[in-house]
This record gives sequence, structure tokens and C-alpha cells, in this order.
Amino acid sequence: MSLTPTPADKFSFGLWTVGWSAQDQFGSASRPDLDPVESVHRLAELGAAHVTFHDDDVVPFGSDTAERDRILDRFKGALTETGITVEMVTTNTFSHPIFKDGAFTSNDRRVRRYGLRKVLRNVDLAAELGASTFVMWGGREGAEYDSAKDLYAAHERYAEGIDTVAAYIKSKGYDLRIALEPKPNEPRGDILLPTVGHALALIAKLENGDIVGLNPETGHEQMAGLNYTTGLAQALWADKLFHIDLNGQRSIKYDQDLVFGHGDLFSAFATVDLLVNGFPGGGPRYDGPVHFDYKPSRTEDVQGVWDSAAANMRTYLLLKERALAFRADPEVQEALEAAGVLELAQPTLAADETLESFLADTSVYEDVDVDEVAARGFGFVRLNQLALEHAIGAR
Ligand code: ASC
Ligand code: MN
Ligand code: MN
Ligand code: MN
Repeated sequence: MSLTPTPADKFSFGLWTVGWSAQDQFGSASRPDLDPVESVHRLAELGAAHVTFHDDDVVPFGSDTAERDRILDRFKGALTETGITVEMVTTNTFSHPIFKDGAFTSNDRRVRRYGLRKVLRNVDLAAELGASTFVMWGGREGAEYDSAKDLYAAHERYAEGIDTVAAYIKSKGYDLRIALEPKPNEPRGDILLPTVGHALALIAKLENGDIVGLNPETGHEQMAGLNYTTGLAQALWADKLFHIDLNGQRSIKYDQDLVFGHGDLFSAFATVDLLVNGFPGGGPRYDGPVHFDYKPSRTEDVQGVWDSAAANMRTYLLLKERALAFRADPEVQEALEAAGVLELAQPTLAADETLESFLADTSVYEDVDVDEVAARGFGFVRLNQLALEHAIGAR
């Protein structure tokens, strides 16, 4: 397997990732601003297939229409020259102070209406550029103080906003789907839709929920102490895994946005295993872009930016190679069998079984030797050791 990224790998980067000049809460930028056009060229040279961006990553907030058109024309030129395509577009509804209390859920109705228009304008741009996914990360949709929000109304307004965007997409006939991105906190003390599960539950109540799914980010789920791969799995099961944001996070702390695999490496192996091999017993697969939402650490210079971009793709390909070897190993197949992993795909009731015959079947309950059944060892540790040895290249 080649470890050189090619467009067939569908690697994708947010322009805000490599473009982050590393200004943080405690210090000013440690790197110069990057020209998005240069980023497109550099990412193409590294083997990426796509880029993604927030409106403001390309067109500075507040630019007039003529300036916006000029900037976008130049940007489209870089896409044509490199063959890079835009697979996803998202909207910045978190940087400008107007959004300090959120966009769709701000207590100030003027802000909600302004935010909605900013998003709709960007939906048009996403469609024009041929994107298939429109991500919505509501970073400022939340609060620091419980008394600050009518939390019932906040959910109502959030759903109203998302439904309105979805209705707009449908009315225009755009081939675009919305992907919500959960995050538990930062920049707000508590953010609405903190996890994959919360977002899925909101989508189920939407009128236009059929075109609304998820964009789970590795570190965001891990900031909530959750298992990212399990979150992807439930989103897949719900047919809602529309997009992914891969990166690295080391335990529950501030959002680190490390290179993919530079956080919980063994968890990253499980993620890649799911993405490239699917579920052991079959089921829906993720077939979309492999999108990285990381930040080159503040310690890095411009060369470090491109080294870290390349590191995301190389780590993914290395883990892909390891995950393929894991599933191809006959000893692993045997261990999966022994562990009952494949048995779980079998429905609990037989196809020709009625609830009545099930209840009448004494072999199910009355005649079961519970001690004998309980004596079974599952061998999960042996299986996990095999996974670990494949992950680190020891097998
Ligand atoms: C996004 C997205 C995030 C945030 C963050 C902004 O669109 O996916 O995680 O914005 O990267 O700094
Ligand atoms: Mn993040
Ligand atoms: Mn993200
Ligand atoms: Mn992020």
C-alpha cells in the first residue's frame, strides 16, 4: 500500500487549519497569515483532494460585494489550476462580537436574523462551488450561566434556524446536506448540542431533518470523555454520518486540535478501522471525504505547518495499512469468532419466530443453565492485544 497521498484518498483540509496563525487566549500570532490561494497550491502538492472553509477564511468579514467577487474569482482560479475541489463549506458565526451570545440562539433577535442571513448567503456560495456538505458548528450557541438562557426557547430557536436553512436548500434545489458539529464547551462554558447523541436527538425533531446529519470531530467527543468511534458508529447506524473532522486530543481538557493520531493513538486506530473496514458484520459505510480539522501547534513555523498537514495524511495511511492487516490476519479472524463479535450481527429472534413461540420456548429461559452460560470467557483481551500488535506494527 502506498503511503503517498493521492486525490483518490479523498483527503481534505479546512483552510482555517493550516491558515491558523496561532493567536490564542494568552498570546499573539506566532506565524504570518497565509494566503488561501497559496494554501490551496501547497495542499495540492501534498496530495490533498479537497479544501473546505468558513466564509471569513477566504473573504474577510465586512468585505463589500465587489471585493468579495474579486477575492472569490482569484480563489476559484487556484481551484482550477490545481484540480482541488471544495467539498464542504461552513459559516463563521463565532468570531465577530455580534455573535458573542451565539447566532441562531442569541437572546437578541436582530442577531439571530443577521446570523441566518449570513448562513443563507454562504449556502449559495457552497452550492455555486459544488460542495456537497454544509457544516454548522455552533461554537457560540450556549452560555456560561444557567440563568442567562431560556433553554427551552434556545432549543426551539436552534431547531428553527437549522430547519430554515434546510428548507432554503430544498427550495433552491441544491444538492447539499447540512452536517451539525457537536462540541461540549469552548468557546462557551456550555455549548448546545454538546455530543453526537444530543445532535441526533435534535435532528429527529426537525421538519427537514432528512437532509440534516452530523460532522463529528474526534477531539470534541473526547473533550466530553466519549469514545469517538462509538459516536461515528451510532451516526452511521442512523444514516447520519455526513462528514468527519479528524484530529487529535489528549484527554479532557481545552480543545487541542492536534494532528490526527497525536492524541489517543489506539482510538485513532479504531476510528480508521471502522472507516476503512466497516462494521465486522456489515452495515452502512462512510464514503465521504477524509477531512482534517486540526491546528498546527503554536510552536511551529511555516514549514511546520506543511509538515503537520502531511503528518495527518501519513498517519491516516499508516493506520489504514495497519487496520487492513488486522482484519486480514487469520488469527484475528479466529479471535473475532471466539469473542462472538460476528455472532452479534445475528438477530436475537429468529426470522420465523413469533413473540408467542419465543415465550413458549423453554430452552430460552426455564431450561437454561445460567452458570454454564455465565462461564464463557469472551477473550476480548486477547483480541485487543492482537489489535494493539497490529496497530504498532508488531505483527
Ligand atoms: C468549524 C469546525 C470547528 C470550528 C473550529 C474553529 O467549522 O469544524 O471545529 O469551526 O475549527 O476554530
Ligand atoms: Mn476542535
Ligand atoms: Mn471541527
Ligand atoms: Mn475545531
